[in-house]
Amino acid sequence: MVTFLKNKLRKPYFLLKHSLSSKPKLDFDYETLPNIDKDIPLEDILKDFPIPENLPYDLHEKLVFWREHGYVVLENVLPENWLDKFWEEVEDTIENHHKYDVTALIDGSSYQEPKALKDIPKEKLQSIGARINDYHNASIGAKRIMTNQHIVTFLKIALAPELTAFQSLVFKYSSQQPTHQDFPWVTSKIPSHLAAAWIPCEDVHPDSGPLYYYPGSHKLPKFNFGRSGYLYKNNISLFSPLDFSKYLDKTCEQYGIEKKVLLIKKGDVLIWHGALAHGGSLIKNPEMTRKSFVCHYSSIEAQPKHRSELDKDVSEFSNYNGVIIYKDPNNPNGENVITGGKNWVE
Ligand SMILES: O=C(O)CCC(=O)C(=O)O
Ligand SMILES: [Fe+2]
Repeated sequence: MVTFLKNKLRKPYFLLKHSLSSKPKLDFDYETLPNIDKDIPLEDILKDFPIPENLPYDLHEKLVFWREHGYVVLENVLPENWLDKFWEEVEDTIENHHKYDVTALIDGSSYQEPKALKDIPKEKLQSIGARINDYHNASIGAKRIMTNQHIVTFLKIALAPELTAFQSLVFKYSSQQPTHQDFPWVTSKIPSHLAAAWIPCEDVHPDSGPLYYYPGSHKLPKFNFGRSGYLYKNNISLFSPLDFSKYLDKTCEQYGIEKKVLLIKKGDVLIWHGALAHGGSLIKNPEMTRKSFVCHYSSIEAQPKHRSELDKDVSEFSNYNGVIIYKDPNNPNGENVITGGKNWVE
């Protein structure tokens, strides 16, 4: 009888022991952090960095702000005519969606997973909740915007000297996305090597559902998704994106961090740390667009290849302003088919 009980209890005992003893990793490895997030004086970090003469902002001042708050706004760095032309391309792509090998995602509908643009009705693509994925694969102009020289100068110090730009999103309306940080989803070999840019293609109106963010939230303790630590893994994580969002809103409140709303102008750009908590405000006036282009950046060290080619030795890429952009191996015919941006001049 005793032996029978012992055998029966063995498995649950080991499971319990395992769950109690395995402490999931709940923060980035210090050693892998970008230098700016380490305890290194800024003067040392900037020592050998050549500051371009035409830089329209004070790099030192922006970096001090970034360390403290986890974001910066760079004013007036993108030519407005590029943004107008970019948006004309986006509208034309939607209008002629059957011609393009691009994918899009529509929230809260049967289009939950990214689908080919061709297969989504135009009205859906033009509606609230729609986002076009990785538009930069198709558009040379989008590639040029996401690798704008002044954005790149900042990221070379704030993130890594060797950069890759990837995962872009085009939004016509606010995403109305609950609070989140990007690093649990936008993953690479080194989760702390992540930053993003939010590029408005029109001045942001307060009623259009502006982006919001919690200054300094990049330093908060990380959320434990359960079984997957601080990264989110579909079908493995015990907690949902909504649990994550509640945790972030509550923790920011506990730390006395006030939500800020982003009301920037066309030509400006917000750059945020991969761990800054942010989201899309609810739309107050559904007539109001909030045309924007979002892109993510990582280091070559963290992303030495395209993220769907990890088993390959190398990935094909192009180089814009020194930034590597991997070609999408899943859609070679869709690469650079929108060529107008080649000839854009400031
Ligand atoms: O623009 C928005 O509303 C949210 C965008 C965002 O959070 C993202 O793309 O990571
Ligand atoms: Fe985000």
